[in-house]
Amino acid sequence: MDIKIYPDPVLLKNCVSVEKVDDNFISTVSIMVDTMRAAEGIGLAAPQVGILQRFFVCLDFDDENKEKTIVLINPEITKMEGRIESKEGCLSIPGFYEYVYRYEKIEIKAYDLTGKEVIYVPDGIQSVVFQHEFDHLDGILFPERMSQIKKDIFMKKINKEFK
Ligand code: QAP
Ligand code: CO
Repeated sequence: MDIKIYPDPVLLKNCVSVEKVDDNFISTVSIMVDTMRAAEGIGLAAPQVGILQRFFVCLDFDDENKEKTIVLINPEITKMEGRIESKEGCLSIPGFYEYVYRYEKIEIKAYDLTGKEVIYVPDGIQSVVFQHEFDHLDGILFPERMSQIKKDIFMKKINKEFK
């Protein structure tokens, strides 16, 4: 799979819910996981590979070997609290990193690959990766989570790099 790079318009679209988890979907997810790992990413959302559906894959930070992957389908953030600054990058904006604001803790409800409802209450890096990938499903890229001043400077830099 090809990772779409800013300013590809697919990155700014809203995604629709996943309707059914069939064999075809499961193999798509598996290729996305391989694509994320090949790019040395920690998270990858479906629109980043041109699929306008509400799911993403990311590393499981509870697994110290980083061998496990989490797949969240039709996620919803059901609780959020606190605020932290998180230094982020994005596979769709390669080479650029900046601090953004995120919730410190969230509760996120979703479905897994077996169709079972799952609820995570992550903190730290797992919480910010979930929030970053969740934003992609609404066409939101991480500069949207910067202060306006920082965002203006950052957008000038990336618009110069990716035109
Ligand atoms: C989102 O991003 C994230 O620029 C996942 O040259 C990142 O996996 C959430 C990457 C940080 C929270 C904190 C970026 C790889 C990977 C690059 C990624 C690059 C190579 C980004
Ligand atoms: Co991203």
